[in-house]
Amino acid sequence: MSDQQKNQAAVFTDDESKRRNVIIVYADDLGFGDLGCYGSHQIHTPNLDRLCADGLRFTDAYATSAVCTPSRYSILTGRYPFRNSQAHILPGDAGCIIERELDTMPRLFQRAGYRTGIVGKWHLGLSDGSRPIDWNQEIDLTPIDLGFDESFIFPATADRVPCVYVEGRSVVNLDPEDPIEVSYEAECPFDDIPTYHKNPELLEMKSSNGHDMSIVGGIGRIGYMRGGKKAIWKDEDLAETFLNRAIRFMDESRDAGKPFFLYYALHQPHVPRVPSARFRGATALGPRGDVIAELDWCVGELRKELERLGLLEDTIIIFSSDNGPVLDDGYVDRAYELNGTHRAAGPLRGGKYSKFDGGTRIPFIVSCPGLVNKGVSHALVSQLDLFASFAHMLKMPLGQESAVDSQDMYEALIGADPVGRDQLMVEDVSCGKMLRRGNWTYLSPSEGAPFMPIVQIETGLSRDPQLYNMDYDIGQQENVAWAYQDVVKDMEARLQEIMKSERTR
Ligand code: NG6
Ligand code: CA
Repeated sequence: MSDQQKNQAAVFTDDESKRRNVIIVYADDLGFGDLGCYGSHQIHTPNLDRLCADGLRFTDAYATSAVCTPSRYSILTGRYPFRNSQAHILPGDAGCIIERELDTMPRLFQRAGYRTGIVGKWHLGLSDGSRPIDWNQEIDLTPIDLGFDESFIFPATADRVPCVYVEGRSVVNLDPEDPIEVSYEAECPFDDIPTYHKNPELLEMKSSNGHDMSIVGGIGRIGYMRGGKKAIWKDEDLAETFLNRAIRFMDESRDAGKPFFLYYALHQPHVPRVPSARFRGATALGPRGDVIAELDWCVGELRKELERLGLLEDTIIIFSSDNGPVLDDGYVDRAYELNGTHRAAGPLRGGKYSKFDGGTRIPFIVSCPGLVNKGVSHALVSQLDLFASFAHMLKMPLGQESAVDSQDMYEALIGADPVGRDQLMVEDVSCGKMLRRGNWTYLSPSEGAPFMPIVQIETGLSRDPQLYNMDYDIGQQENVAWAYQDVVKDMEARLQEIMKSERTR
């Protein structure tokens, strides 16, 4: 650390005791190259660029996994996905994979006297999983049971049923006359609902892969759903509905005179991409670009509200994404055709589903005027680390079994430590394991196809070990494993060490 940085750290940590609000804005499938502040010229993201200009842009921050559920499990629990065998992409009727007793980041904030809220995409399962979910009753295990005082979510993803909001423990706008039934059987058990192959005349967007079961709102979805007409969301309203809820949560927290922790999990730019009317055609890239413009607007509105409430200076905003980008993820929305020269993963190789860096190295912006230094940070950090870092900030001790893989990176997050972690792992059941250590990335040998033709993404899977020097090869083009066999051996041993490590801090 330079003297100047040490001084800044000293200045900024002086008023650490101030109880700042914390907002995590978590995008879905947004790539390293998708924002103006990360180099995009085709998609204008003035609000995120401004957040970035006021704060710290990380170049070497990682999600723990290249898909949704495992990454979300990690950010909220501070544990690697391998600690939970169910941490893989979940269907919409899955039981909750976070154990009721497990410590979570929102619980940490609750213990510190914060009001905690979640708005947006959940995708970690609901109910205890002991029997099928009855969507018409109160659901027994929801974010409310895991540390969130307020919860307004959709259960899984926008492309799978049930296409409804859940507030607290209940589906919003339930109608006892029109009960909701959900099935993930291969064959449709309901003969009176519109389905993809039976009713193509109802489709407003075609699928390119899968998404061919129920038709809800003119779009084919994964899974079958019957009933709940009044409860079904309108895809073009998702952004504004979630935004309004996020704003309401902030307003109520201010009125309650409490600091707040808000986990605002945006549904963009995951498929199906249906922007609201005002963003249709906002970019030349079609729906994928348009929903990123919409996402940027949501962040701008959130910020405006903080300003209106006089809370901007007292709020830490963290913006990131759960995994890397994909163009065609199963719907015909012309994402390839209209992409032009845009590089959603920036200079990185691979994308969503991939253990190359494109899968997990994601935009990561930390902003809080007066606390966080401005500029660019090359510190190595994982989304896992938010948990322990906030424990530090809140001066709250962590129990032996809390956030076992989370490291205190508070100094890195505020820009006072330019180095961050020694190493971090990226893993999930399908992408295998990757270790980043210093400038090396090591991809351990694994079975599986090196290329996923349906999404046109290189997976990084190979029976041979791969080693890349990120110092001069950010695009991971030159595998130098053969030339540095001692490094390969050491990295493999370290991976094994992490995988065998105890579930204690
Ligand atoms: C895949 C879906 C994809 C997306 C992904 C989960 C098909 C063909 N593909 O199975 O569209 O939903 O699961 O994405 O159904 S994630 O970001 O939530 O992990
Ligand atoms: Ca995702």
